[in-house]
Amino acid sequence: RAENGYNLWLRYMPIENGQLRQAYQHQLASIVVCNQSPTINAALKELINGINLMIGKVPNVSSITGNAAIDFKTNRLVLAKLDQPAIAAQFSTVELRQIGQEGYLIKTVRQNRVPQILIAANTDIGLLYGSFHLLKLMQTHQSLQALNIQQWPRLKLRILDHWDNLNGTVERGYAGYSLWNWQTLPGIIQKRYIDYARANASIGINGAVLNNVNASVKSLTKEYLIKTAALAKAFKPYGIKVYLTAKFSAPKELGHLKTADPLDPAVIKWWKDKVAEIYHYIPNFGGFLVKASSEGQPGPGDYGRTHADGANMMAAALKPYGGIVMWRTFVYENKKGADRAKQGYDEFKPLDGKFDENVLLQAKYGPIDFQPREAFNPLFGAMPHTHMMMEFQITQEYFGFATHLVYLGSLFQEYLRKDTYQKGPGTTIAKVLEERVNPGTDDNNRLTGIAGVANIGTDVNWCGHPFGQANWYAFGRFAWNPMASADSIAADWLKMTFTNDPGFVNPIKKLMLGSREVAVNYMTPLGLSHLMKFALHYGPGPWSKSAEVYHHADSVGIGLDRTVTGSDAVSQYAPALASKYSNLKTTPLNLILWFHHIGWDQKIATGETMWNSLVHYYYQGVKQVAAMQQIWQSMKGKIDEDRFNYVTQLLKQQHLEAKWWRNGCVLYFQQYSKRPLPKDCKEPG
Ligand code: GCW
Repeated sequence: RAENGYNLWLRYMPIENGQLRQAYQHQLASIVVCNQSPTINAALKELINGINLMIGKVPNVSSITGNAAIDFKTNRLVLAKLDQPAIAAQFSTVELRQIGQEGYLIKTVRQNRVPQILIAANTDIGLLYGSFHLLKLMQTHQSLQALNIQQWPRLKLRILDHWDNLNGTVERGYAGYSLWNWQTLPGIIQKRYIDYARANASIGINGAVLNNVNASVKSLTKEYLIKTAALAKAFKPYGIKVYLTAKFSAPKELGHLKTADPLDPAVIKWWKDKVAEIYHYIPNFGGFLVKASSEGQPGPGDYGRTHADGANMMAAALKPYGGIVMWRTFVYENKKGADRAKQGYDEFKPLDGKFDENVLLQAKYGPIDFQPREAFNPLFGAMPHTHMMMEFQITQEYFGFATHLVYLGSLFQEYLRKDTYQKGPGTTIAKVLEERVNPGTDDNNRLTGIAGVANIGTDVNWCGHPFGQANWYAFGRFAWNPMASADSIAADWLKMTFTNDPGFVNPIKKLMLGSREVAVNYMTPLGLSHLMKFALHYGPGPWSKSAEVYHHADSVGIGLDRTVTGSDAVSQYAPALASKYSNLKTTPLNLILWFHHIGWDQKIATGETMWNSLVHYYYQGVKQVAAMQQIWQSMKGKIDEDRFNYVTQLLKQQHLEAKWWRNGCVLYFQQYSKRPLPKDCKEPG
């Protein structure tokens, strides 16, 4: 059948295995829910639709209100909250404590020897998440016979950042236009908004920043607040809160004040009133995301104030309503000779402990900018008195847009598991993110989070590249559990999105897991960064003036000296790492050019000279894309023709562009190295 990718990983394909189908039919013949609410109704709708599509049978549904007892004898699947003693009695106290406000328990229980599946939670949203989990088990063909599942999110804020402009374009978006149709809002709630919310809820995403961090003040006007309110209302049953970016100069631009100085009483009052207005229209508003004093955006720096002054002023306005501020640490100046990698840390580290309790600092995974590989951002672990959240980029700004197949699950995993050593070995970034800054606070008040810059647009398949969907999916799963595995997430996604056939899932999972390193190889191997074409960031551009500051290639060698003889960025890391990175021999091979300037003829850990190694990585990357093409070709017939053919074309294009990258970079660097290509690297362009 034709498949255009619209249904993402929620395809609910018919289960062809007769035995499994029969077992499911029996196990899910009826559903009972206790009490109703928009969220419970969404769960029920999803279950009924999913079960029907997968096993061809609509379950009988009944609901119980108040304290009426559940008829365990006749019902197979029970969705109930744990405030019912009979339900809570099925679980241990540890289980009940763990799951908090968004978690859930799924358990097979026996009443009169008849097995029932119980989905239980403290909240309605927990029940919705649990329902999606049950559906996932079916989508991945797992037995429902003896379930005993405890799930809860390790991070509280799991947010998509949309860089959507109000005119419908998306900054760094490669999948069409913005999903939000401002012109027809608030009157028209497109089905697509609901499907967006379903997809997010299915992976536990619980927030969306609707507009670009390069913000327009218009989004804070009454006209737009009313439109935003309609979206917020539509998303609410799915547990998704809406946030907006706040342009720091809004008091001047909208309020006609003379200043936006965060310490000016009129400015303070303006934000207070604005926030009151926002909550009047959007009672469950989440808060602000702010890009300030960065890349030309206005900010507290314009008035000689600190980031803490700016963030705390907004936070004070939001606090009475439970709102938060996510303040970005992405700041740098293109000062001659300055190492951009150091600037975020230099500016924010001294402010540790100065931010109010409803402020989080949102830091990119690396100190520069969403590169295929960077050292990790040294701010993680270095701000023990500040709520820190991670910012990943799901949209592939530096990864070949929506043309290249790059599974980012591997990247998310790499950074989340990085050891910062800040509290000794084992202080992973995942731990830093999960840790409560105030250990005494209860689950409701802990402020932890992660954000991903969305890769979603109006393309029929949402993400442009069919495999781009995997990055949205993986982001949600890692947000739920930062120690999740990229491998099993890829497997789940493939099964739900394409087929459970192991002849497809195993080889393509392997292809996905290797794909990020392949892109690193043909774009920026060995710790190089920012060689993309200036401003556009598509294709190679190591020759641009802006790239030179990142690769430092000269007649002697290549790479940036970030040790004490250079910019000394190494000293921003914990001592154990600083000394590791200071020594070429102990620097991870994949970061050597990030930390060192290395002579062309110097032997590196590959066993070859710097120059030959560099060239070999570029050639290797191209070969690997050819291998990906071959593997994909051998999948013909295993999945629908539409997506098979589309990915075939995309991989062909990726192969061409990998060569473009290889040839551009190798030829460019050869001007400096003045060395011949290794003998096995003579393949013509
Ligand atoms: O990655 C860079 C992008 C800009 C972006 C900026 C940021 C929204 O090239 O387009 O602006 O980062 O993260 O603020």
